[in-house]
Amino acid sequence: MEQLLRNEKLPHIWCPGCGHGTILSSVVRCIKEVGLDPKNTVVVSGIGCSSRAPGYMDLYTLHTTHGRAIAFATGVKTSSPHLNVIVLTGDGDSLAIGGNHLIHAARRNIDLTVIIFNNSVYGMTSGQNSPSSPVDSKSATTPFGNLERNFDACKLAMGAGATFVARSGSAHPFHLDKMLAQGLKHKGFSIIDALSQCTTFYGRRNGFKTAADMLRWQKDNTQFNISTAKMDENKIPLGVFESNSSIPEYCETYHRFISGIKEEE
Ligand SMILES: Cc1ncc(C[n+]2csc(CCOP(=O)(O)OP(=O)(O)O)c2C)c(N)n1
Ligand code: SF4
Repeated sequence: MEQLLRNEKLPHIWCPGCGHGTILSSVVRCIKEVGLDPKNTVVVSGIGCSSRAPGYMDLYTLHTTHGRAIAFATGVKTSSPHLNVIVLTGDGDSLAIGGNHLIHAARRNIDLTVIIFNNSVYGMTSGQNSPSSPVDSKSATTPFGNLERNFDACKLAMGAGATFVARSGSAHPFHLDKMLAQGLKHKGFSIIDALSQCTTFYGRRNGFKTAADMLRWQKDNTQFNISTAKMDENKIPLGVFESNSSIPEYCETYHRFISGIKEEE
């Protein structure tokens, strides 16, 4: 695992108890397990605490602008389709300012793996409300509670046409490994909603005294075995929601199309 980390960049900037480090470890483990060639792997992020993750990875990495990670990743993948392109992003980065890029990448079924470090808040900028902040939760911009309904990132991605959609979280690292590994292997647009915890700006405002309390909450409020067990509608489902290999991948279609035009000329 150390071989894929830029050890000279450590220690990382994340607060004690932040969930983002757990997700980064899982990403690194899975890149190794799935056997992606580091020379052909590019990791792209936007801006945010989560988007700092590629900076610790000893791969080709791009730290871009807030909300535009998927747009940059689309450019990388369409120009060099042989590369494995992974996007590490936050819920603000991917569901708010970058929501437009997310739905259209899903619609195209371009072969990117998007991993949302979903801590339900804008961590880096001191805890503003995000599209995944739960109703009634408190944040810097909703000090009396959030009135808006939150996005379910998985349902959003499925509605937009994503061909691999899964959810796991920092409280379930072994399960997270399984979801990420499947997403990395999938040919087409894959997205994994990885629940994380912002201890500093979400936890403190919402009555969690420690990171352990936040992890316990995640364990108590999520449910596995969504296809076989009766779902408790008060719990957040974890697992694979969509896995479809029958839809053509965008770059393949695009390059076939271009070759066809060249042959006609
Ligand atoms: C165009 C632009 N708008 C706003 C910002 C300020 N900004 C930086 S990070 C961020 C939110 C990050 O939240 P999220 O993506 O959820 O990641 P987290 O920090 O919680 O991991 C914002 C609004 C910016 N850098 N650029
Ligand atoms: S502010 Fe929140 S998201 Fe950012 S490093 Fe600290 S705990 Fe993590």
